[in-house]
Amino acid sequence: HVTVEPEALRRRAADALEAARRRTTLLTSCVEEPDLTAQHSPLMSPLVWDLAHIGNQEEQWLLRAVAGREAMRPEIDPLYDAFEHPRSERPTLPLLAPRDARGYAAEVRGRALDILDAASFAPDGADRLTRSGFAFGMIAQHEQQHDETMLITHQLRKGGAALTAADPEPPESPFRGPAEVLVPGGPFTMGTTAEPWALDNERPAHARLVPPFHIDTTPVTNAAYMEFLADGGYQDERWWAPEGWAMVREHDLRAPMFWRRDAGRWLRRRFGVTEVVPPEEPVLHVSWYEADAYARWAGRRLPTEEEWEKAARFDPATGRSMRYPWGDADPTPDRANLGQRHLRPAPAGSYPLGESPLGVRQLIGDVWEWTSSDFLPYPGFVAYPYREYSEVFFGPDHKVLRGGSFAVDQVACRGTFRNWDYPIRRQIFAGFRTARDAHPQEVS
Ligand code: AVJ
Ligand code: FE
Repeated sequence: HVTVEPEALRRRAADALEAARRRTTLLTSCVEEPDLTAQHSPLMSPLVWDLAHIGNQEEQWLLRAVAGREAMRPEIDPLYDAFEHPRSERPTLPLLAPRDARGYAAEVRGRALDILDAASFAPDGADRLTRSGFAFGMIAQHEQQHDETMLITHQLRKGGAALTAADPEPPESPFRGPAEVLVPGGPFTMGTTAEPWALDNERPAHARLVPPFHIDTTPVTNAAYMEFLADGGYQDERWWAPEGWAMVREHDLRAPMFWRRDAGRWLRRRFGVTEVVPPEEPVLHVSWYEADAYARWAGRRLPTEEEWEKAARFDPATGRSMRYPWGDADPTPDRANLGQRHLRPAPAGSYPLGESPLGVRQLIGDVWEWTSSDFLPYPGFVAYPYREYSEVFFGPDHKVLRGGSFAVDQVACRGTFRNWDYPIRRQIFAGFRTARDAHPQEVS
């Protein structure tokens, strides 16, 4: 556990807030005003709601909770409380217009930076909210999470391309490693106590005994998923959980979201452009039910959340859990596809420098990975700083996703980070990899 000087923490917090705002600005300035106030899908808020909600959360936590300021505009709080109005209702609210929402978020930011300048960052500080800059890190993560949400809204929006980005560099040599690796059985440390900006659901660090298992070296590719399609996977009830089969029948699903069949090929729409589905890329926009069905068809299963984290963090040489598959150093562009640098995942087998000690690739970045696990608290969980971040979502309704997508910023991505969603959701940037139990004769 490294101690960071207060001035370095202050810089880190300011940089994280600034990076988030740069991205928010890009996502809310690349389309015309009608596209900011429109609802592009009943599953999503208008972009202008996310923008003002980002400012409102920052005001509540940095201006009011940290610095004790009065509410700037108390009458708008209920409009931007995610629990008062479901997403489908938000376009009918008297929301701030784009200009006003931008101005509000900017004014909050100016005051937050003044508060940051004056804050005490002692790692052993008495105030838990500002200790190691936690509240500032939490708000930077919150803004980046909404930036990913807004990128999903852009993907759902009809019409031409508004965003562009370079494609990932193709790997220097095609990946020729094994299809799966053996993760040895035994205890490992799951979760974290020491990571200063880890959110409540990642805490505390605790021991887990995990039996030996095999896990895919890379996420499942479009080519592999197309074999499932070609084998009639979406017409065969045998592979599906009952609720998954009901979803397939009700919506007549035939392929991942945004795919369509054309003249014997699969095409997909991606941020306003139609293209042939690239076979070597990790499959994207599948629900948990589709991931679960594919795994059963393949004679395998989804990894549990603890298996995923052990594959991503366990170092067999030391027995220690690392922050990332490659060690404790922060992500760099040669290790993981993060931060909306690209608008797609990189080909399976990319990023050899990001591989885990056991040889698993692309655990961080590219696509969120569905696990078989329900979203549940760790032993010793304490809701902090608000119950509505994690606690109200615990239970069998939500499945855990791990690892982060190309649309996640590194401030909100680490080996312990937990995401969750309903098992029917397909618009999120989610794919998966598969696993299987190790047979006794395979374990040396
Ligand atoms: C952790 C991505 C499920 O977007 O619902 C944003 C993050 N929480 N504002 C979500 C979040 C409050 C959350 N997820
Ligand atoms: Fe939020």
